[in-house]
Amino acid sequence: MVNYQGKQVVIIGLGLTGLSCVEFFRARGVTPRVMDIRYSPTGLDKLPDDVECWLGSLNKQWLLEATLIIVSPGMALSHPELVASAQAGVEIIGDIELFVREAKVPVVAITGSNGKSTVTRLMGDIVACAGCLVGVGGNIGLPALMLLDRPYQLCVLELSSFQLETTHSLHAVAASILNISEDHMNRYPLGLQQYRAAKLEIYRDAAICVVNADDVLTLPVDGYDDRCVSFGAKSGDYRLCCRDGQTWLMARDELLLNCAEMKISGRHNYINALAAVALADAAWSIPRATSLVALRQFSGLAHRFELVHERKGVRWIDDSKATNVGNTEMALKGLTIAGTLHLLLGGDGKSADFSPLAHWVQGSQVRLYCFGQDGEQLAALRPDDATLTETLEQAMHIIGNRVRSGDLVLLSPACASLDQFKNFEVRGDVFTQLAREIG
Ligand code: UMA
Ligand code: ADP
Repeated sequence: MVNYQGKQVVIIGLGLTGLSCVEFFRARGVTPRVMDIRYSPTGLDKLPDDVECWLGSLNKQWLLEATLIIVSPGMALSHPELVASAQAGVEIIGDIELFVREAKVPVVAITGSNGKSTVTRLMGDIVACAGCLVGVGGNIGLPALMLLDRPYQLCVLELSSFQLETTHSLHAVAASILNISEDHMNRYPLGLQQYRAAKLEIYRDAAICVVNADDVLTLPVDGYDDRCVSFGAKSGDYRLCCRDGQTWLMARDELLLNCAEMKISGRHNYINALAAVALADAAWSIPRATSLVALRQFSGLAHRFELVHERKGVRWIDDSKATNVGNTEMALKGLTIAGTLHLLLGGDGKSADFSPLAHWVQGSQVRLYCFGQDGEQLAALRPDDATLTETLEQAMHIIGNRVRSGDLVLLSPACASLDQFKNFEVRGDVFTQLAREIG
């Protein structure tokens, strides 16, 4: 256990992460100071009274006095005050670094632009099915520090590029970058390679690296090495194959499972399943039959292309977790509909290039509804037929007057929700509630 006694600790950013860090230090006899550039950050009501808190800006004096700064993933390290602290030699880390320094059990770490939560949850289910006490947390929503000091035998962490920027001691028993495509470009002004560089930290001292055979960006920085195991659509140690017109999961030469037996669907989800099996095999010796039980049972996560309402022949699908262009493309790729697709796009695009979506939103079968911070930019994808509103709710009421049997209403916004909602879950819940009222 690392001794933090005598350290002057400053936590930047409250929210779930900041609160978990406050608890972590208090349990170790250290009272940290907290600051947040927001005036009313989430979690403020839960902050213990004896913890000093500075809101609305970063407190330069406190930063000068600090010997250890813990930064929330939502806060960019490029903030001038943080750059100055780093130059002054103050140690700056995040909650995941605190976690891995303390963790006494093997850690499985998963990142990627898409599919992180699905693979993390699936991996957790497979291991749990084998009777292992497994903790699942990180970017998936439960701060990693909340998994410490629990009777787990293994922890599975979903990690974002933001969290990996401030993690330097990860030594996962198995680590994976599932895929890399453009996301969070507002945090990575130097582009995709800068974003990739943050993610590559996941392979530091990993025993096994589970890489995507179809995406060279997921390989360790020096390329494929003897730690690597691969998965992919057509090639890789774990891959898909076709038998009698049916898609199967395959591990090396062994046929694992007919994909039709799984509750989740879509080629991307079959590939997610391969990644989860590869990780489970690497991390824990799980009997094959047990992994297959978990794969068959898994029914997917909420807000990921979830059918939330169906009435009078109209289907309403919540894909609120589609927070980047790649996710929305994935949702649109396999769609076949009898009537019209009413597609809701909008929110904070994080400086993304929306143009890859243009191809999918043309034609008389598609009507576009754009809202939020980047609504105007999204509406330009379809200048002849886009409805621009300020809010999701306004767009939903317009859709309510237009839908007919055979139509599909899809919230797959290609943007983060934080400009108008607390998080993507709340955005999805608002959509679902309105769908039930209107539809
Ligand atoms: N912020 C400030 N000032 C600060 C700190 C944060 O303005 O001092 C802003 C940032 O713009 C940030 C936003 O507040 O985007 C959200 O911060 P928060 O306090 O809500 O964060 P937490 O509650 O600690 O949630 C974080 C992760 N959020 C982010 O990385 C933005 C959660 O991932 C994660 O589940 C949680 O820790 C537990 O580990 C969410 C997320 O959107 C799901 N992640 C991004 C993604 O998946 O694309 C990376
Ligand atoms: P993440 O945690 O990385 O955001 P999720 O598992 O929550 O990913 O899935 C979010 C959305 O990303 C899904 O609704 C789906 O549209 C898309 N998606 C999931 N897996 C993949 C994948 N392997 N490749 C591309 N897109 C994917």
